[in-house]
Amino acid sequence: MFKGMRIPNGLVVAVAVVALTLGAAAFGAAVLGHLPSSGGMMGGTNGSGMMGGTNGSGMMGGTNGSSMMGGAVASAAPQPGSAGFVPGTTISPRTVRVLAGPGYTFTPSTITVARGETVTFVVTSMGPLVHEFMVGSVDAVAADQVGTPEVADIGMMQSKSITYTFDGSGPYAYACHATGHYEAGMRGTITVVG
Ligand SMILES: [Cu+2]
Repeated sequence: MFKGMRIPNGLVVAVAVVALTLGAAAFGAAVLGHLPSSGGMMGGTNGSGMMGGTNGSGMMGGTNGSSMMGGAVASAAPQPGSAGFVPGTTISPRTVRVLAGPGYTFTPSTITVARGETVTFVVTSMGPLVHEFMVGSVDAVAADQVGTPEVADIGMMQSKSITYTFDGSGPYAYACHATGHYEAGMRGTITVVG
């Protein structure tokens, strides 16, 4: 669902209204005894319903869903280096969502920024592990250097944000330095363009 949060609110509301409307119809069908026992409107885990859950392919499909609100929509915003890209500023930072976990991974594992822009990273922990997100120069991040910007103690399904301006010489990276996580590969690279 987090991938879909860059869609204008209006569309989300519109989809919700449609879902509610169809939901009411489904309820009516259920009352009349015609609702199928599986693949229904609210299909859960592995379901193919409109609100398909963890592995669903529904309209509002979740973590692994191939849904209408999935990555294709979120990635429609022009990225750095592309025509129409709008770089973040200190007054209006660009939001980049990062998933920490499950396991010792960041998604995405590479992020492209425009030289000089200000980015707010919204980091969400997707599993039971508690993560950190440190961002800065490659050397400082690799060394877990004191004073390098970071947010810590990001618990399960919790989101924390950190804002960083890429106005230095770089190169840049991000990492989790919870015990053992960096060593397990929990890091990502930032490519600066422009
Ligand atoms: Cu971690």
